[in-house]
Amino acid sequence: MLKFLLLSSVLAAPALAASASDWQNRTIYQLVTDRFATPDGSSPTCNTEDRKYCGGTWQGVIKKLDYIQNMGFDAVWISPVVKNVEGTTAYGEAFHGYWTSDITQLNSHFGSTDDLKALSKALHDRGMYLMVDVVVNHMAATQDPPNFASFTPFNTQSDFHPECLIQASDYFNNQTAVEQCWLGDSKMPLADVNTEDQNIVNTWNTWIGDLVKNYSVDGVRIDTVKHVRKDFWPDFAKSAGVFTIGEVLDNRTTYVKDYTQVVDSVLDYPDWYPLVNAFMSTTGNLSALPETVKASQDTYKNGAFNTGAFLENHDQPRLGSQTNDSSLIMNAMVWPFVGDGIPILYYGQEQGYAGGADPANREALWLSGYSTTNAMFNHTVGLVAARQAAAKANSNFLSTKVQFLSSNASTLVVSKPPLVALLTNQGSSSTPTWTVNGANFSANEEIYDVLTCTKYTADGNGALTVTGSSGKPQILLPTSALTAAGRSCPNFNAISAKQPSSAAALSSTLLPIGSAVAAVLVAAQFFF
Ligand code: ABC
Ligand code: CA
Repeated sequence: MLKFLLLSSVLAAPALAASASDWQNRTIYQLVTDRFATPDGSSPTCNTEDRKYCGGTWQGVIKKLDYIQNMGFDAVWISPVVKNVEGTTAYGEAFHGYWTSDITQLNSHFGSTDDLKALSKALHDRGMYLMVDVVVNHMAATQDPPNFASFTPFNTQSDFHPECLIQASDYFNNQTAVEQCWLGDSKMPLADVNTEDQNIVNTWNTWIGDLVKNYSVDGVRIDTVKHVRKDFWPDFAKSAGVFTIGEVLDNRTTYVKDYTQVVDSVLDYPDWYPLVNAFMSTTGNLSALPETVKASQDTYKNGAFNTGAFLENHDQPRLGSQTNDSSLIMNAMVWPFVGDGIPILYYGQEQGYAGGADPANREALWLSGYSTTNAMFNHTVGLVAARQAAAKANSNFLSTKVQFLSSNASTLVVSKPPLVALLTNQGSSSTPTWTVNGANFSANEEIYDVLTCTKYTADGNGALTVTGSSGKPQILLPTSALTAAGRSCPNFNAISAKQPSSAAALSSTLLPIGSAVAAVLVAAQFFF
């Protein structure tokens, strides 16, 4: 009996019910399920311009979890999972998963119910979290007016707001239109769900609770949050019962801040705009980033902590489509890993992918051969490791606000103790210098740039001047912090160091549930 109970609870891969604070020390790998990995390891052609399903599945993701975990990531954000419109639309097939037709079924192109459960369990067995993307705002129509009866469960016209398309100017002066008019266009209208109707609200709240429970989801990325009235979200987030992070696609902190009151967190679009502008060319403006970061720290509910910090995603042109200078890209990649937010890396960045606007930015990853030796892959490993080492060395790292110790036209010195990041947009033919003053380094302390394992020594005041090479960024960590984190230079980037043993992964996975249960479940391993 006891054995049966233990067996069933282990097989059910209990949800970790991860809260906002559980997510704070995580690093997230965002992938497009259709484009990440095939279940049989094959490499079919995948022309992004065709906008067709290319063959990636949840089983494919399971097979490639070593690849993700070897970079150090401990959470994976997958595409929306529910059934979408079938066949070819004006904008191709629904391979990205955002064109919901039926919220009660899964998208069979990605696998079965068992496959999604298996992915969740495989992640949990490694101590990793699963984040699922969800769309509440709309259902996708392949004709105008839509055939409402083809949707499940909202299948009559009155389940939707009256049709009107959101206009560009509405984003600045008509929030009601943003919430109640429709996204999309006449070729493919996104029928706007009537989230003012209490029955519909109840359906959504029950649905999200069930989704999280059935698939042991640890966090939810919510699409189009600004297109639904703000007071819809607190009950939805509560029904999810796990960390919720909302997409509010706007560059104004003054606009985005209100949404940090109704969901746990937001994707940090306001910082993303100045980040890209800073590093897309050697003449980019670096001063807007510190200003926006300060505004988010001052006005968001939890400061900038827990925001989703990203450089690329599935909606925006990759930075590599805007500059050929890999030193600029390497600098920009650092920011999400040294700021206050939760770092999110969009799959393919680690392979140097350079796709432009949607659909070009949704390349098949198998075409890269999943290289683990190229420069961008090594850079990614170093960034994840630097953040994790800093958090391990200083228990206040995650709750200490990032600061800019200096910023000028082409360099930034970023401090989040114990680390200091040195950034520049001077480009690969430059030899930048940074003066680091006021960091928490001790007199004569030994310090490493962990990205290259170059050693420096602070002066008698704990200050130092660093000269870089080829316009590359640096991340400084004192030897004392490396030691405290159980890491060292050289070999800071050695990926083998990051593969946890399965027992360690299991026990750390279970800790949030409560130590008694954890102890029992760890003991349960001996039955297998
Ligand atoms: C398809 C084609 C595209 C084609 C488009 C018309 O139709 O693929 O090539 O151009 C999904 C698919 C897309 C698909 C769309 C529409 O559906 O992934 O491939 O595009 O069918 C989320 C998701 C996104 C998803 C959807 C829909 C929503 O992340 O992947 O798209 O479920 C708005 C929404 C935002 C949404 C985004 C795509 O559209 O708010 O939630 N993303 C302004 C508005 C924004 C608006 C943006 C769109 O334009 O304010 O609200 O986003 O272009 C800054 C301002 C911003 C401003 C920008 C342009 O400038 O601060 O506010 O954004 O300065
Ligand atoms: Ca709406």
